[in-house]
Amino acid sequence: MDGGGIRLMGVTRRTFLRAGAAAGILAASGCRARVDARTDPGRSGPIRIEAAPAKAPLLGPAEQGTDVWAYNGTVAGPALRVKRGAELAVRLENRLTQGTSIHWHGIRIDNAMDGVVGMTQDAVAPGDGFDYRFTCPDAGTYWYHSHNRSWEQVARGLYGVLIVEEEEPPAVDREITLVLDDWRLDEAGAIHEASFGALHDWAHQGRIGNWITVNGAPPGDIAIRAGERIRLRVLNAATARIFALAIAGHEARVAAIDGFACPPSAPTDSLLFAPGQRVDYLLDATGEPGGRYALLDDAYSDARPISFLAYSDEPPKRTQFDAPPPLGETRPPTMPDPAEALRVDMVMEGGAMGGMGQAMLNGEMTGPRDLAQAGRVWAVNGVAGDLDKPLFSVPRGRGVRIAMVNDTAWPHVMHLHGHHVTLLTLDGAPSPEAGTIWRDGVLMMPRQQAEIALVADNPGKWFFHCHMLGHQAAGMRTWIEVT
Ligand SMILES: [Cu+2]
Repeated sequence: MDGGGIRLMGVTRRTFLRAGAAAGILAASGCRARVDARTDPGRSGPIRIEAAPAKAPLLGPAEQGTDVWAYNGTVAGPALRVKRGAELAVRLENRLTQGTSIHWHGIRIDNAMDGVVGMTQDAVAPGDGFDYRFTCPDAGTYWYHSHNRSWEQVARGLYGVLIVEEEEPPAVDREITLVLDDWRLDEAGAIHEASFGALHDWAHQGRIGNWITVNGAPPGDIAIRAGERIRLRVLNAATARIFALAIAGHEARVAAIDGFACPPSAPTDSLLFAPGQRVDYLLDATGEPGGRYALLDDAYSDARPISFLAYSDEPPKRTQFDAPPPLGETRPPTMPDPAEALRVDMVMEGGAMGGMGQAMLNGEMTGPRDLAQAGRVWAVNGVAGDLDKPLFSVPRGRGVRIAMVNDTAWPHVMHLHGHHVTLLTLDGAPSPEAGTIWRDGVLMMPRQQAEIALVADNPGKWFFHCHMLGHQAAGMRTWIEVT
């Protein structure tokens, strides 16, 4: 099991497989990964981000491009970089045929800028624009993505990385960002459109695809040199697929989870990445010059490479490595006082093999047949996606403990906007993460129970939902209010 200091909700690949997750298909071919596309946000005027149809080389540079929806024409969109504490100004232009918005995932943001259509803003209509302007208070690896019909818009490619740099970043020789995604393509290599919104997917694991990309291209080589110290930022941008990653022949230390620095630790088993989750690794290139080492995913099957660390033939830059540097000066969230904290129960139910009876839909108790008819097959505390009432409402600064029960047959990753949470207990046992690891996504295996804590210190209405985006659309969602 996971003998290292990092425990992803007590979940390892083996418990994940036992959970009975459906097998996915992975097709890989040897093309170069496009590594760390970025643009300089500049210092004057907003960054312009246009959401529009585009063609992306998902199948590789030699193939014809796949029709996607993209930010500024690439998947992932431009990698945005700001210094911690700096203001980010983005002008979104909508050139799609649907309304859209941008959510700044993981940022402890001003609520009005959170990008949640129907909660913090209206959808930006086709042809219209919207100005986002906010400060980024915490250094770390974040991302941005559509938050309208996200089960379709994110799956079509509307996302990008947002990096908030430390004032003094740790000394590394190279920084690499890997954005993992999972696409459902038809035989012609086009996005399979007929299955968007399929209730069968939504009631099971979600829209699992059949084509993996890393930085918008088929898995390929990542060029490095022996003896380098590398900061590796990894994001799972898929709408349903979980990845379980290990790097062959290397001891990669996890240095941050969901943006927030944590005590560096080398996991001894594959590390699970649920949709939306990020990990920063510090990776010392201890392999041989000319060597090729796989980044392996074994979430649903035996380990398969999804990229390769491809060493140059140059001699090692160094042969001795100092202790890894801390990831800088992040201010962790405050741990709530357990005696004072509000206690909230949160029961997640529904889905295939869930046996959910009735749930509230549009304010009325509704039976399973009508729920399915309405496309609402999941519920939180007996409410199938209605958002008229929050899960709880608290004054700013109040500590909250949420006892979560995944009473379903499927994994879920619950994402809270505007805050980070820490895990207190897992299936009743105290968690080693309590107070030291802070997340914005909490992965829960079937029938698992977890207690999380936060200080609700960011005023506003904050969406709290499964980041398996079909689950969210089908009812696995609620919100919290901080007054
Ligand atoms: Cu879910």
